[in-house]
Amino acid sequence: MKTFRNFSFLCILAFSALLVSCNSCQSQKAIPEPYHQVSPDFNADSAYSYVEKQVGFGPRVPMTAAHTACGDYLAAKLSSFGAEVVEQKASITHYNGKDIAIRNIIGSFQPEKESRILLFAHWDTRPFADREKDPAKTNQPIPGADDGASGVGVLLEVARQIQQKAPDCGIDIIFFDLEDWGQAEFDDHSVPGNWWCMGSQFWAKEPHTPGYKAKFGILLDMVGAADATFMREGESLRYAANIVEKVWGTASKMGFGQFFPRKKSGSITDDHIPVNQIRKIPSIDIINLKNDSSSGFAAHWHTHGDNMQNIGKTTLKAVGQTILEVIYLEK
Ligand code: AHN
Ligand code: ZN
Repeated sequence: MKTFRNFSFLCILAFSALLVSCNSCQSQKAIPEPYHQVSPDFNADSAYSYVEKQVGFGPRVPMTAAHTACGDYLAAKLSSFGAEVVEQKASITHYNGKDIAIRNIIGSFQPEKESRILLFAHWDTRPFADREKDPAKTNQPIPGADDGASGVGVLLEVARQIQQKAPDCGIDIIFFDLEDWGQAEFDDHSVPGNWWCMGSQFWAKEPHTPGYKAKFGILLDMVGAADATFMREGESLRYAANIVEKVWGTASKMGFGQFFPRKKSGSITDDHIPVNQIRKIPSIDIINLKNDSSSGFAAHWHTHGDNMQNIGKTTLKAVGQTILEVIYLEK
């Protein structure tokens, strides 16, 4: 009897709670419409596994066995997702006078389409850890989980989604080589020249298809950190303010505003620069920027701390879903 009375009391309580909540529904007229997503669901576990896989090869420093093995994996992965894959191989003379063999890996979806979007990230990793404090550690290459692998991992998952359901636009995904061999901070004499972004500089001058065009380009660089903040970067705003607006607007509508603050930052030398300046494709850089660090980047930047412990699935999801939504909305 006692349990029965308790039960009816609970029922009355639940019913009145329902009434109260219904009342408040009626009085609160402006309930924000939930955002209606048009893109397929980006799988962050899948993206994470692609980041982990790359890191597992070891540092992807050009002219090493790990670099070759990872490059083979990336090309095979893109083609398994239905992309037409082209590799650009070249030899580039670097600031140290040495020739470095580079390998840009390009995957094209619906190559016959005129209307195209370019997505890119660098896949090489820095041959030294010049932001380490201990001088004994600075000469060792970094794992590059965030700096390199994160952008590539997100784009591989984008490729997997595209295979399952094609967007209206053609998509080109480029994994650029030799982005991260800019002169070390411990180098005493600086050699004049543009030593960052050598793979993208090469492609911008000699694209895989002569006269290659795209409506716009999006670069993903260091998009994996759990606490990432993608500030609106200076050169992206200079060359492609409308694309910045499109991407940041989409992110905030989808509930990813914490990763995409409206804050502006200074200019970053990155792979979007040659794409904007030489290829003239309006392109933006989604890059984790910090205004409370001496470098302007995350604390693990160019250190051995750039490992899987810094990769957060929530960030990969925010970036990947935003990119997917932007491309599926485009005609
Ligand atoms: C400079 O440090 C001049 N640019 C940063 C580009 C970069 C390096 N992105 C990742 N690693
Ligand atoms: Zn770097």
